Amino acid sequence: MSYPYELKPLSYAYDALEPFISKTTMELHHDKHLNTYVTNLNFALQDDESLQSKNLEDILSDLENISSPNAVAIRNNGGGVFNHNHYFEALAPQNSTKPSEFILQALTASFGSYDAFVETFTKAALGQFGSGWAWLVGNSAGKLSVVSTPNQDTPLKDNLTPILNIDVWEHAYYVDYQNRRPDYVTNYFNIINWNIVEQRLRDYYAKLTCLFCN
Ligand code: MN3
Repeated sequence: MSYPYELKPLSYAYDALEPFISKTTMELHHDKHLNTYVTNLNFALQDDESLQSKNLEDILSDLENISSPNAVAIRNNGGGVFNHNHYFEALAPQNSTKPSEFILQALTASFGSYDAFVETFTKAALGQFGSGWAWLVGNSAGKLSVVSTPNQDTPLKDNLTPILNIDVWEHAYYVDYQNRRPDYVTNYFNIINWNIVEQRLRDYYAKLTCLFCN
């Protein structure tokens, strides 16, 4: 993804995640919230040709070196675009995918078991005070872990590879769950697109392997 950024369409219908996430939530979340981040990111980058030529992940991995007067807007809206695309892409209708043996082995190697991963991820999602995200990430040594980030921050700036993320801003669940974030997080595990998770894990491991290619 690079400038000018566009609103990436969902790969499923707005009502495909019901009853866990409603059509109304998806319409607002994708067409309004994400669209605003896209618009504001393009605006923040409009006079910066050097950042326009970089892809979004590279910008977010190197925030400290942004000299633009719009650095804060780039961080917040760039994170908003990246985080939401990452989140929406890895959702799917209930029972349409399941964790493969490959995924289960990867999670077991780092967390002890799939259930322990779910518990750790849930704890991070519930423990994030206010708005933010919980993430499954991989580090440069091949170890998976769970982290959370406030607002629209990403793990990219910490040299971590995002594998899976859940949006715990209230706009992600308030229409459907009001204040019941725990119910939203529990139900989220019914609508993860495990095929995308597997693809991201394989890309992550391939990148790690390549550090030693030479
Ligand atoms: Mn959101």
